[in-house]
Amino acid sequence: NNIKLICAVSKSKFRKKHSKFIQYGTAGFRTKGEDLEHVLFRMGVLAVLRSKFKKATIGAMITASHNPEEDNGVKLVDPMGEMLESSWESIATKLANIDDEDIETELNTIIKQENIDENQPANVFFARDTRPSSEHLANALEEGICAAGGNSQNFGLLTTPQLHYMVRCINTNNNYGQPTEAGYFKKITTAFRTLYKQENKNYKASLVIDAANGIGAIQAKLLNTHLKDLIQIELKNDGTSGRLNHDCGADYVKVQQKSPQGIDMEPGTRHLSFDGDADRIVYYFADKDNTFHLLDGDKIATLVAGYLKNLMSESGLTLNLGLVQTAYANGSSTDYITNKLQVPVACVSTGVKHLHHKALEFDIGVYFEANGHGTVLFSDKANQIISNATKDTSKTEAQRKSASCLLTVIDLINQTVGDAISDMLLVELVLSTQDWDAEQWNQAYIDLPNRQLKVKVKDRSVIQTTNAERKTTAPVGLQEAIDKLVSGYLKGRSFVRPSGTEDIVRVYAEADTRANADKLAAEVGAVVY
Ligand code: 16G
Ligand code: ZN
Repeated sequence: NNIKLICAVSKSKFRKKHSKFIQYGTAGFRTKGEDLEHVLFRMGVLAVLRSKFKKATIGAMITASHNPEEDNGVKLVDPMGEMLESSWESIATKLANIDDEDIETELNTIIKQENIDENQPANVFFARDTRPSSEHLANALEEGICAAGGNSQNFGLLTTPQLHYMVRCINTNNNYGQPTEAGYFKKITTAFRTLYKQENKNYKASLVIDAANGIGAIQAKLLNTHLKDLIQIELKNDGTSGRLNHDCGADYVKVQQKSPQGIDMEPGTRHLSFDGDADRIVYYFADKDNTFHLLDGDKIATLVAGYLKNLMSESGLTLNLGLVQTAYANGSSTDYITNKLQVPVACVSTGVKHLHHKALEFDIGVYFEANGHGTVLFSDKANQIISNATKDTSKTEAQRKSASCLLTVIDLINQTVGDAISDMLLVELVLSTQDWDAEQWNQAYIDLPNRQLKVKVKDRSVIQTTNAERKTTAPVGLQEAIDKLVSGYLKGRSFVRPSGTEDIVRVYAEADTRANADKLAAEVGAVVY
């Protein structure tokens, strides 16, 4: 019986060595790498159960994204490459935290409650980022899978979105692509090569990538071998000397609103930063006066939505295109999307799963968090309509050509989750098509100055929010106090929410000037505290 074996291995090699409570949060488990050994073993076991339950291959990614190098984490990936279904998050949390002696009972409970057929074969795909603790944790995961009687494939070092892609490939009989690193690059670079416009006036085919000293560096080098004749890529923070995410990476650049360490910005050149597992991307550039400009997730979303809207109209297609944002989206971006692009926009709570879920409601759903995590989802209906349009003889040649272009764009996009590499190619494709430089892209709208702060409080759970985290419902009087402060500022907007990944409360404020945004954030921070 597997459960006896699981318990024996757990007792001999993967005992729980501390009593810290670890929760499966917005992006899986995330804490100090040294506290995760037993969690990884148990998640290996749970991935096998999930695989038997779904009768499909399940993924497990070992990473702590943009967190410091000593942190680590794991998240499970469901069959279509999406995040683990939320009802299993609490199962994962419980299994990770119980005492060693209770594992047998707990596993039996899960099997019974979820009606899992133990004779069903199981398969788990796993990969890891470049953290020092990742390899050891991958071994613990593998032992869990093995003890539970599952098969597995270790992909070694991959970005998070690559692992999501692999899972989707295997579960769709390779219709989505080949589940290999080479298959991934082949799919996206073939699409890119087909569509990319060379010979431009304003658009220059060169980029500087800050790889956050992480897995993105390894994968960007591989990408470069496919595209070096088209784009010149200069790689910085490539992991050869600096620490992962230390003063660099997408999160640092977005929050600090300045260029990362190790990059001397050449005016006009497009720069971009990945995060530690390369599922986020932000662009930035210096203008001729050396002023720093950030092109964040909102700017990417509007660029992409505008491009897709154009292609749809050029193909004579009327599909329902929508954009999904969070409360962090800059007010100017929401105005621009609604009034200029005239694309419907929805606002949801922070966290990829919420955005992804909402985007599924559209024929073509573009979703992006301001922090640079996002992608585009094409419904089956959209796929079918676009594919039919490429062959529709009642359409003009030009319309069919635009439809083919749209069909190829689908292959360029990793629809399972935000993907820095695929998003980068998408941005480069749009810019080359429009023949825009960074300045022209940036001109679509001007960001309202904004500021984010962290506030340490005794118990962040007392803060409760509603309306996609834009208002608080508790503690009593907090929202009124924020409203009062905001009303004193031109274009003022501010909200607070408890972080889902750190023991802090986050404050966001925007206003007409830099000084006012900073002041409003500080004032709101003071009423939270
Ligand atoms: C996680 C989320 C990210 C979100 C962030 C918010 C995923 C894969 N990642 O990194 O989408 O923006 O948490 O963190 O869902 P916070 O709750 O600490 O502000
Ligand atoms: Zn990440």
